[in-house]
Amino acid sequence: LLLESRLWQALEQNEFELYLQAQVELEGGGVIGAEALLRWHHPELGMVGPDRFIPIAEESGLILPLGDWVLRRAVERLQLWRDGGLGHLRLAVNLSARQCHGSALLPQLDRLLAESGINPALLELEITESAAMQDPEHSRKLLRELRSRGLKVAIDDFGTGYSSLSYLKLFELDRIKIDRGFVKDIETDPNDAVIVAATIALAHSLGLAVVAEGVETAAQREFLRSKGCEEAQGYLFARPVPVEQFEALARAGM
Ligand code: G
Ligand code: G
Ligand code: MN
Ligand code: NA
Repeated sequence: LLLESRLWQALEQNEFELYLQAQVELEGGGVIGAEALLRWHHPELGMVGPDRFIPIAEESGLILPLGDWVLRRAVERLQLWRDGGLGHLRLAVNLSARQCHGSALLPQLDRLLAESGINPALLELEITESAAMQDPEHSRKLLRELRSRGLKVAIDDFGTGYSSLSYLKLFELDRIKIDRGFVKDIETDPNDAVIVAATIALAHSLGLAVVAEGVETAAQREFLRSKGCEEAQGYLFARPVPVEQFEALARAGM
């Protein structure tokens, strides 16, 4: 409750920051983009991670203005990249369940796209299975609307929901993000290795691209690459870092 009362103030006082975690191409090793991950610089508690405040923000409704803020910052960053020699980079943003099921998201995105003139294909929206499945019919329409604008849509934490396969049948998507829970034990758990390999193959047969999350070792990277996974994200390549640090990394080609 201490956090909740402070959260609204935090937005007004500009205490949130977007960290960026690199996404890399597994064949060439180059940076192809980043996922935006929220951080809160709490004046007394220091850095507070999203696991602690997103659920509270979701419950209290703050997630709507906060999600708004995230999208604005992300589009602004894509504009800066376009004008600053990093125009090839893609930026992925997490959407919360409330954002997906409210009515403000599409008008807001339309406004941001019109004002900024960015290439919509460089903005990717990540939706978790559980958020989408709260109202599958509404989500199906939303994803269609997003993609009709040229925006990209990725399923986050793929495989952790109760209905991953119906999800693939129901929704029009661009990419799936294999949850790090499956990647973690690829080397030691034969079941996880089989599940990940099959997921990559399944995604490709459906015309979807694949990002593996939580890649921490070279052996995991090699396994994923050998199974045809195009892209990955994880501590092996880069942690989530402040924007300037990510940009330095992207300019250096990593
Ligand atoms: O950054 P990681 O370090 O701790 O993020 C934890 C979780 O918080 C992830 O599941 C991520 O999807 C979620 N998260 C991070 N940033 C955002 C955001 O801007 N909006 C929403 N809805 N979730 C976010
Ligand atoms: O949206 P999502 O749940 O996928 O957010 C990514 C989360 O995973 C963030 O909390 C981020 O800090 C975390 N993360 C990113 N890379 C790694 C990794 O290699 N290992 C672990 N353990 N966590 C990671
Ligand atoms: Mn995510
Ligand atoms: Na995830």
